[in-house]
Amino acid sequence: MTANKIWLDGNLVDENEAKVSVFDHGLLYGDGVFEGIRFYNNRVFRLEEHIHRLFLSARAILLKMPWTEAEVCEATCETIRANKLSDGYVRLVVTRGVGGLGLNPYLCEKPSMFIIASSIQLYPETYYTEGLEVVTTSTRRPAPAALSPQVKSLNYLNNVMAKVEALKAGAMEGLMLNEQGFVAECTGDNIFVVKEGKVYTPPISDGSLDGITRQVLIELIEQAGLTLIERSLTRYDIYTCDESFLTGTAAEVIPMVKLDDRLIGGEGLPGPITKKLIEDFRELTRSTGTSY
Ligand code: PXG
Repeated sequence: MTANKIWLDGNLVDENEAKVSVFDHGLLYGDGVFEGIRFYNNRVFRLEEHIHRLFLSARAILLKMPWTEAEVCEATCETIRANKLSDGYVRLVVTRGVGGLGLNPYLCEKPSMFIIASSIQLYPETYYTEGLEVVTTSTRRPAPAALSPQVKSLNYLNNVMAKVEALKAGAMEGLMLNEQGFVAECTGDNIFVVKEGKVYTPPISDGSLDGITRQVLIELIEQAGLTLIERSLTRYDIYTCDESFLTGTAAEVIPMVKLDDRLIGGEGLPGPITKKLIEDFRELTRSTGTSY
């Protein structure tokens, strides 16, 4: 990872000068929100949607953003420009700011924001052509009565622990269920399955993040004339499907070919609909987005 110029509270500073306080509640309590955004071919993909989601996450945790959505969009573009990058990844982090020891967020002075633009470590290309192995984790998605799974908060330990479970089992990703045992999503990706030509994905209310890549795929599926059905899924639906793929800003669209030792589609190979949607997604990311 190389990151030269970091946007920090309104200034572009060198990486080694971009520091936050040990009294920042983002660090002390995970009190803050974040976004991960991609840019391709000198354009930021779905910039406004990501910034809007950042503001919704902030609103949900009573964090008053001292910038407008337009200002944050511009700061994002400015950071990419300053690093002279044409393809890569932007991480925006908003913290509650510096406060005392103690949970009370009202004692924090003001929120802090930093923006990192960098090249991203992609999964090796073979994962896109051959697919990923996934295992179901025992770590569940938090129930909606806990912090809503829609908030992209700085508290990702649940997902980190699920990822650890997957890695320890020799898989790259972990499937997370909700408290009722229905499929929610993977640790940083939404999930889709294809069965008898129809495409299925769990509704957001089953505990997944309302992924922006998920929404893009729903659009691509409809444009391809395929039927998209949002309904609750169990692991049985995945074990017995014809094809499956994961979507996320970091992973993009990636085939899932094995779940808990069951070969997807019986053969464990990326299927034709998945391959077409990967192509359509790549075409869209290359040709659309906000120029900076
Ligand atoms: N589920 C969860 C829990 C996520 O955190 C997604 C699904 C996919 O959403 P998008 O909007 O990206 O399609 C996410 C996204 C990272 C990283 O560095 C994580 C995400 C996005 C980008 C980078 O691990 N999470």
